[in-house]
Amino acid sequence: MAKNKTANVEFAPRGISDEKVSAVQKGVDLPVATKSKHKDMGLSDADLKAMYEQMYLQRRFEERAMQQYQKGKFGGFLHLYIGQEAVSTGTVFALNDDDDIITAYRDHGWGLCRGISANAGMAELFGKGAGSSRGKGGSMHFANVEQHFWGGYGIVGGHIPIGGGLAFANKYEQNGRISTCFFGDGAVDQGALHETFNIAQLWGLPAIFVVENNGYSMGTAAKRHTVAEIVDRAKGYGMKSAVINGMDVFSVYEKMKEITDDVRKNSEPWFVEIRTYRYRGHSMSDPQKYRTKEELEEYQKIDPIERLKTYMLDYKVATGSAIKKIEDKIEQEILDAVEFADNAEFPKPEELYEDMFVEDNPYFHT
Ligand SMILES: Cc1ncc(C[n+]2csc(CCOP(=O)(O)OP(=O)(O)O)c2C)c(N)n1
Ligand SMILES: [Mg+2]
Repeated sequence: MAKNKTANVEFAPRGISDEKVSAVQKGVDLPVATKSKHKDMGLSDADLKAMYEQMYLQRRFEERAMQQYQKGKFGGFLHLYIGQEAVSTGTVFALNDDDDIITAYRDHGWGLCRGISANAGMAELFGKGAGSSRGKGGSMHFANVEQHFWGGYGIVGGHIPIGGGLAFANKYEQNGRISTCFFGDGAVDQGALHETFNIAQLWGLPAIFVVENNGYSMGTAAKRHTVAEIVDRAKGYGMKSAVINGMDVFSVYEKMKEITDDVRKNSEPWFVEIRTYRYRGHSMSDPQKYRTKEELEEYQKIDPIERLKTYMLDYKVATGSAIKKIEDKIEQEILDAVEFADNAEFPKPEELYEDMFVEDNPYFHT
């Protein structure tokens, strides 16, 4: 008979029965936005108009995509980036055009920033042959390797080693380029992230690892799925780090510019937490019971697109009618894209085995 018996205890895993923890959790706490004006950051009036156009394009592209999905024009997963557009836009303006970008499945905004046209993007969603991945990637696999956008990736955290690998390639080639790797807060406890951070720091890889912390991993608040401050993961690797307000495109641009300069100069990685918020559900099938309408409205009040518009008007960067012109142009571009995608052809059956990593795969050619 065992001498030491475990006493009968009532066991409840922490974080499930605890009242305080199971209450609806708030999204992210945003750090203070930068006070810098655009000219202090080296941005011209034309740059601001281009930033506005880029963010507006991403927003309207996805709003129309959502509408087309609901009409049954295409199916499968559709993860919308709406609310997070300042992250992609501010970053792309800070990077050189030939720096690498790789991201997860919430990838439409990134693709549009890196040269995928509204036509090719919408056609990809519709599964048509004229799509950016010839209709075979769909929503989660936008890519444009000519412009160094290595795509959307579906396995949470699975692309972080690839981001590290891109940085290794750049260092090996001594080409002066850097790599950026974006992922969600749900990826920060994946082993792949920690393995990559270790080797990236050890080898001084020119990489920026960025968590787009939008407060939720599917329906689980970050405060319930991960311990400590996310950015503090960097400390375990002696990695440089920063937290950025992702609802403000200037804050993203300013800090990312400083970081890219540092990485290019010193060949050392960074871990950056950009706090942001997604307005839509995780994907189209999300009933969003984990957050309140009031919480969503709080973030919509500080919408990054509206914020830039207000700045442009206040500082006379553009008149109301000039901004309206940009919006109308985009509106038309997106309407044309929907028509283009709708009328485009599906890939031919014989194209099924093209574009594969191993062209002559016997298992697929039975
Ligand atoms: C390894 C792995 N586990 C689980 C899933 C299912 N899954 C898809 S998205 C997701 C949540 C990820 O959330 P986050 O990283 O915060 O990104 P966000 O959707 O907020 O952009 C999960 C668990 C997956 N795709 N891959
Ligand atoms: Mg998330």
